[in-house]
Amino acid sequence: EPQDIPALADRVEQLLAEGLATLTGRVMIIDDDPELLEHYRLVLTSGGLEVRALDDPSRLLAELAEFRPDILFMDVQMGHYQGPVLARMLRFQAEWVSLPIIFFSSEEDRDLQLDVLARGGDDFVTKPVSDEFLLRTARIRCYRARQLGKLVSLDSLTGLLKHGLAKTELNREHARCIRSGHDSVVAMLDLDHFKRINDTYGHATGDTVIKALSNLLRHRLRNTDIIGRYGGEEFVVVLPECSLDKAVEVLEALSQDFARLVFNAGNEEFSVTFSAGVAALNAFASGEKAIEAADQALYQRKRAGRNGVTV
Ligand code: GH3
Ligand code: MG
Ligand code: MG
Ligand code: MG
Repeated sequence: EPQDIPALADRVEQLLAEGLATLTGRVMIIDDDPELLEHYRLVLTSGGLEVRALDDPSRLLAELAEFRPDILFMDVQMGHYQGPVLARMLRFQAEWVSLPIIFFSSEEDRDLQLDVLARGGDDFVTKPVSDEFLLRTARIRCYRARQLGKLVSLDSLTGLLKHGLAKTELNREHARCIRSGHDSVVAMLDLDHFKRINDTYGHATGDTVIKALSNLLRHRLRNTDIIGRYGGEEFVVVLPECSLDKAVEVLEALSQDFARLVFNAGNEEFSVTFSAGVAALNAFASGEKAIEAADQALYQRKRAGRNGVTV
């Protein structure tokens, strides 16, 4: 439906306000002034953000790796350490290339500000910074960082989780299994004779098939299930709090429904099947072990004639 721009803008404002209100961002602050640091920490914590405050620049990399913030506030001058030099160093680390870095600077010095930007800083707030300004800047920056993070973690063809995030979510579910003692299931799915589909009908038609299976998985599995595109025509599914029997039942039903879909390429019609292997994920089987076991089961299913599910 066509919408006028003011209505659309209102909707965006509303979404933004909702997003900011429910935001749980992670902020790291590094400053060599302990009193100031504690003040920033209180302001941001009382605003509902998770904060890691650091006064020792030599610990920056270790703390980043452990805390994994959405954004970083950094002082310009910290004893022997120059903030802009640290920013430059972070930009050479693949993991921190896109971490938003916002500098505190007391100076009105334009040259310094340019230097900060040139070395990989994203922005700065001028000291003294009001509590309100600090909190709002932090919230908005965290929100943007998370939006972007979501975009880069989703596969563009299917909208499913990419390999890396799927694994992260799998490991999180494993941690939940340990904590609460429940069993979950990991499944690996792989399209059957997919090379043949590409060779016969072309790559674009192949893509349509990949999207169709993705949509089927998304619509038929629960909201809490984790669905990732593990590789080209391979998918990983995590079913939290689920027995192997139940998982087989669910996936069997999905495989039968998928096999019934009719695809068109020019004047021709064709169908595709997938094979799946499932394995238990629980306190005894780590994410990695469960993936390996599901892969083994998938391999068995391929050898046993494809189109279906094997434990
Ligand atoms: P099997 O039943 O044993 O799995 O046979 P297969 O032909 O599906 O297995 P194989 O893994 O050898 O081939 C997978 C093919 O999937 C090869 C590759 O060209 C194709 N493929 C991978 N990613 C994509 C994609 O994004 N789009 C399309 N159209 N094809 C893809
Ligand atoms: Mg300082
Ligand atoms: Mg494959
Ligand atoms: Mg295949």
